[in-house]
Amino acid sequence: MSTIRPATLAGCMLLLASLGCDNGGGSGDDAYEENDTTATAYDLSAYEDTWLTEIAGPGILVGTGAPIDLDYYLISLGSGSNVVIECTFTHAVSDINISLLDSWGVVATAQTMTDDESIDIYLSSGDYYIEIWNLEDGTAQYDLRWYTY
Ligand SMILES: [Ca+2]
Ligand SMILES: [Ca+2]
Ligand SMILES: [Ca+2]
Repeated sequence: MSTIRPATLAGCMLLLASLGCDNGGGSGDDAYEENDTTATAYDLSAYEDTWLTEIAGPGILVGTGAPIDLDYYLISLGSGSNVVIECTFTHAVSDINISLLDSWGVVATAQTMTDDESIDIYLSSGDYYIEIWNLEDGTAQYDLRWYTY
């Protein structure tokens, strides 16, 4: 049996989410649901350099089984720019990771074993999706912001 690499698993989770499988959401989830697919991503384009907690409270991953809750956020760039995405959380509670996708798939992933994840990347104009994911059951809170420089 082959080992499923996390990046591949994230892609599978994305596929499952796009097929409409949804064990996430529900009670105890955040104010940005339903955002389990790129098509329903919560639009953060107007909230550059603003933490989620300042918009409508923290993000929350809630779920049991697979796929677990996926949270997608849209950023639409009018021009090319360096972009930083920061996600803060407590690793001891949940090993949250973040990926950045465009229309074709994953362009970057931050997947460490410590608190917080961030992506710093140059992006051309267009629509991008921030994917917040973990591989654990339970409830995990996070904060998120993006900004250009
Ligand atoms: Ca959520
Ligand atoms: Ca979600
Ligand atoms: Ca992590």
